[in-house]
Amino acid sequence: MIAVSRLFSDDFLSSDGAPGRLRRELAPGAVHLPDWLTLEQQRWIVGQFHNWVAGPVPIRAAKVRGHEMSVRTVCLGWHWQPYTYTREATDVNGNRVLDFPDWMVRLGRKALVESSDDSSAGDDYTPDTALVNYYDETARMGMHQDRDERSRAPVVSLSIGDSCVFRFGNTENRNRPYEDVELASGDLFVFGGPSRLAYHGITRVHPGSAPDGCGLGAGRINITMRVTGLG
Ligand SMILES: O=C(O)CCC(=O)C(=O)O
Repeated sequence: MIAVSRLFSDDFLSSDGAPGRLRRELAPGAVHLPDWLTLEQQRWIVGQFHNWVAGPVPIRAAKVRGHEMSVRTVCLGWHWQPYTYTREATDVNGNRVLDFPDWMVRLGRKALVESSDDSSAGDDYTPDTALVNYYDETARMGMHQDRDERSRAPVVSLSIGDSCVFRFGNTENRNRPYEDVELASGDLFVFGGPSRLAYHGITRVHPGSAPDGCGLGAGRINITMRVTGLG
């Protein structure tokens, strides 16, 4: 049961007055835009995901200090492994990863414009890597910073499938202050500027919460686009 005060709070009313989720800036440069992708767009991206996992470098759980992550990842443009980017997946099968798609560059630019309301915000933004994560219902991601990129251009994050709890923290350490945000299928989250090095992680996935029509039967896909700053 939702408390009436919550039901009528500003951040719970969508523009048509129905209960919903609103765009919100959590910290300078960190913006959550719920329902940014349509179901049709989500389904199409899930179709691409199936191609990526069958690509030259299969999806895999990266090892951090010898331990496999519970999340599985396939990369585009540049391959990430702790704590470096290479063109070839030297920790998987040595193959070169798939090229970074042009449509994703355009989507990343659109994300910056729409998360900032600055029509030129995307002009200089050319993401060249995407980490595409798959979470089953037990997967988590510990608090970390995205700091293996030489560039401090914003990170653009898209979620599809089951919703999750995204913990967004401060730039100093993994501890409080942090805020837990529900990321649902179709949501966009951008963090750049003073929030670019904020610690963040996924504390849980809600199994069975994916909307009908998003294209993913189970689990959650997250795509983070980044600029590596590598030549
Ligand atoms: O799954 C998410 O929303 C966050 C992913 C993430 O933090 C990462 O790939 O570094």
